[in-house]
Amino acid sequence: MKINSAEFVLGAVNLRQLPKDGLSEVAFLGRSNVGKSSIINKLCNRKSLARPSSEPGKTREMNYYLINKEFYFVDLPGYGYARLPEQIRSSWGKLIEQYLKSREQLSLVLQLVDARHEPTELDMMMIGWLDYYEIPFLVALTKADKLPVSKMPRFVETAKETFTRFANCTGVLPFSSITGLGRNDVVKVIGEHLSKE
Ligand SMILES: Nc1nc2c(ncn2[C@@H]2O[C@H](COP(=O)(O)OP(=O)(O)O)[C@@H](O)[C@H]2O)c(=O)[nH]1
Ligand SMILES: [Mg+2]
Repeated sequence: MKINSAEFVLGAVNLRQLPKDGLSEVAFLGRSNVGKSSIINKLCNRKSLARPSSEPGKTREMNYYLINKEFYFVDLPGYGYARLPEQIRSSWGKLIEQYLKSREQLSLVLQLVDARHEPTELDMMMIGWLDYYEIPFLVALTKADKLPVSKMPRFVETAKETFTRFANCTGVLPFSSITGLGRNDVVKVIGEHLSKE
């Protein structure tokens, strides 16, 4: 698959506002600041399609991007921003869980985890949901350019051990929005996934 076109379509704050055209969706999930907007831009070869939020944790919207006029990338609101009031954190949780549980056109989730760190408790909770709702997910280890090259193989191996235990994990790939590492592999997995439907 090649990504030839990408356009912002809408930002939704509840499930009623989501597109009703039935097109397949690939959703990006991860804590705030993990690199969701950057990976979307890199995959689409665009500099500022997905705008980084001005304040971390402020984006409460599910942003929809139409790709190749055929399917959507969905930039889900980031989690784990500690300074948010409890009420907002719990409404965030409900929105995401409802989306994961009920969205039939959701084809694949890209779960983003910082390549340099152990997954957080919230990362593991998300992965638990994905597995429970039987949603296939690919783990992208972001900011891999910040890992010393000599450490990369071991970090990737450890991450594979952690994530491939889950039946619905389709793979683990290192990714860098700066060097483009993993970009073509991720596009390939997405393409293979969509063509299976
Ligand atoms: N070195 C490096 N920095 C990155 C990478 N991806 C994102 N960043 C930086 O991390 C910060 C958060 O990225 P952003 O895409 O806005 O994260 P989001 O909150 O998950 O959408 C920004 O300062 C990015 O420039 C990467 O692959 N390598
Ligand atoms: Mg973002």
